[in-house]
Amino acid sequence: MAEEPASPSLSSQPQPPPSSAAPLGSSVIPIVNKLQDIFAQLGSQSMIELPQVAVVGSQSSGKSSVLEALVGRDFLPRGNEICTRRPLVLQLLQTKRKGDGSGEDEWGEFLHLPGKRFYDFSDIRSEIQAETAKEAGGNKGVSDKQIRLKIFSPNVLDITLVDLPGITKVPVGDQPSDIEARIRTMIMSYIKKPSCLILAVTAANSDLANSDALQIAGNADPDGYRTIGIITKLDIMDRGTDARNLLLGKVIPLRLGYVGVVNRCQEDIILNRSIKDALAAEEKFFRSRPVYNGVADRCGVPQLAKKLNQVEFLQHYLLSEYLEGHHFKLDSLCSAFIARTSRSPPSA
Ligand SMILES: Nc1nc2c(ncn2[C@@H]2O[C@H](COP(=O)(O)OP(=O)(O)OP(=O)(O)O)[C@@H](O)[C@H]2O)c(=O)[nH]1
Ligand SMILES: [Mg+2]
Repeated sequence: MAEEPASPSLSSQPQPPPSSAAPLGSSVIPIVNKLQDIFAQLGSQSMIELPQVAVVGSQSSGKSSVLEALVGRDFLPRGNEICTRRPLVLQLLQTKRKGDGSGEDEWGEFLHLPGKRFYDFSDIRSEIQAETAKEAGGNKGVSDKQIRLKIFSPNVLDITLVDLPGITKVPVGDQPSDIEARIRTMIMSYIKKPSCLILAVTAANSDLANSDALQIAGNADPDGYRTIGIITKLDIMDRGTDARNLLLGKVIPLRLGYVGVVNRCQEDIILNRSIKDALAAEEKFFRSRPVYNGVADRCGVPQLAKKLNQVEFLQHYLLSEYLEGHHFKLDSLCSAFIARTSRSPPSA
């Protein structure tokens, strides 16, 4: 696992994240509001499980980088060798803003360390690395035992993100000979749930037809109602090529479409480049390339955050077998949903 130095921008006196640093929280809130409104209209007392968002794909395709950019904070192990070696179930929980300037309204808590609050997000990363090593060893081993982390913040909403190990083919270090099958089984156990939105991550410098992400997502969600394709590493594509056709779905169509992103490269990680700077660099990247002009709604992490707020997924989620299993009256639920969405267009 590549070691990363602690981020200087996130000291033990945490600063409020920059405004561009919480795209997920700010744009998914309407989904939750809509859900709550609908259930209130129906007089339902039942608690529903809010959607989980899981990232899948080949090793080092940029899955953890995408999740971090969505959350807007630096706290996940990232690197150019196998990095995520245990599933990380990350529950975001919205808190009230304190407004007393103490800066202590954003913190993390691990299930395995009850009561201990991590205000410094680089300590969260160190704890994930230590806890990974405890269960999966120090030599590239992988374990399916979850690490559970809650992040409390006024800038997020109640949603669960799952960072998963990447699909790998050739065993290295302490990995067993059937490592690929084990990782695939682990990934499937998360993404087969109808309440799971799949972010299928493929690097732009690999062939989409070889995408492990699209292949495994297709097994779990054959109709593509809950799979969003993410194309990472647009900045390091072969010179003379671009991802326009990929993003337009002309290579492999995907019902919910694709979003292209530019995350931080390994050098940025070593140099501790902040998420805010990376988002600004990403915006500049797309602005300076005319080929992406006509597909701006498919480019960049902020667009991905918006996409998560799109109605198709919400619709699918409401109609999913999950709800059926919980004895909701789907007809009335659909009518309420349609009535509501026809009054207020989606804010995506
Ligand atoms: N240039 C560039 N590098 C990227 C991009 N996204 C990720 N990387 C780099 O790719 C490497 C892997 O990134 P991670 O986010 O750790 O990838 P991952 O898919 O979570 O990896 P595993 O958990 O090991 O499967 C890191 O060195 C990142 O800096 C991108 O859009 N552009
Ligand atoms: Mg990872």
